[in-house]
Amino acid sequence: IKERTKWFMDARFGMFIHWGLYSIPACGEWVMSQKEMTIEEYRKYFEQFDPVDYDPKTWVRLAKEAGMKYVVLTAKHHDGFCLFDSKLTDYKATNTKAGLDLVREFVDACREEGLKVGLYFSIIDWHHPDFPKYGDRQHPMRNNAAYKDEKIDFDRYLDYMHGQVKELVTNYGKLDLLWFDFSYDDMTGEKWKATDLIKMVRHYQPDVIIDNRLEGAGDNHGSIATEHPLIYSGDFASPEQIIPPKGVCDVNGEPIPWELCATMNNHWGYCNFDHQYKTPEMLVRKLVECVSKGGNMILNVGPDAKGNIPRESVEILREVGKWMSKNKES
Ligand code: JFZ
Repeated sequence: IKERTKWFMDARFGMFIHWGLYSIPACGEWVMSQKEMTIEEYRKYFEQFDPVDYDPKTWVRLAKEAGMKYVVLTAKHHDGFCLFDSKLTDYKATNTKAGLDLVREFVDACREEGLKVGLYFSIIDWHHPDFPKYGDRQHPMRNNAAYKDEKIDFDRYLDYMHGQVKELVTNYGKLDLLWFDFSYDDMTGEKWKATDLIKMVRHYQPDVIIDNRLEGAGDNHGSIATEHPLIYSGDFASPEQIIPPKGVCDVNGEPIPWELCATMNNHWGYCNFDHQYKTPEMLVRKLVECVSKGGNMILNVGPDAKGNIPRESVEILREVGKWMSKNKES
């Protein structure tokens, strides 16, 4: 086990926060793709964004109350909107009614409350002009013939994406975790120039731990589970929603760090009609199952457009917290 993953393996339980412009339409973070919205159509949420109740300390305190030891916030999701003050785009929280670098506030809150801090960063970007559109099976414009013969300069996108990661690893002090999301189809980190990317990250943040989604997703673990992990293999595997029956092992059967990411209902981003919440009992059992198989669980909340974690999620996390404190090691 790598030295830098020790805190993570010890922590076992974290909070995932999916929050961004998609909290306004309130039907999950994939809305732009699902409804095949153009950048112009989606921009109305950028104009509207006004998270008057944003107070990351209440989020972090809730995480703490639930017994969680780290928190990971979506600095940028697939829609390309940045919660942080990127110098490389205007499409950022600083230019909305929020008028603030929301990542800065979040990072400060985690440190003040003594929890480890992580940032999620989407390597997919539906806003950037040089990201492939037509024919890309996830892109909102995948079926829009206007983009069929569009010439893009993917290297320019990569410069942008690497540049933003550099901003995150240089402007916010020591980060504990970076959560990249995600590779699909060809499943190769080289497409993202991930060797250079991770060399740069490690230069500024030698101890940050990284997920495996620069070359994988779900139950495709990438090279982390092989005899020759690549530099961008990540420090932990990130199975999604379904607990691997025997945990996660490499080719020699040696256990490797992993983290189940799980939602409380059936969406990551805020969804105002999804009330299908798992019970606190179910979530505690999931956590215990992950831990018994050598893994972590990062449990998601999706704050609403004003910045409030849904009441159901708050209640559930408080119940989980009661179990956690009752069963704390003394
Ligand atoms: C990705 C995102 O698209 C999603 O919005 C959320 O952020 C989640 C945590 O990660 O979703 C995925 C990615 C990969 C798989 C499933 C969902 N997969 O390969 O099983």
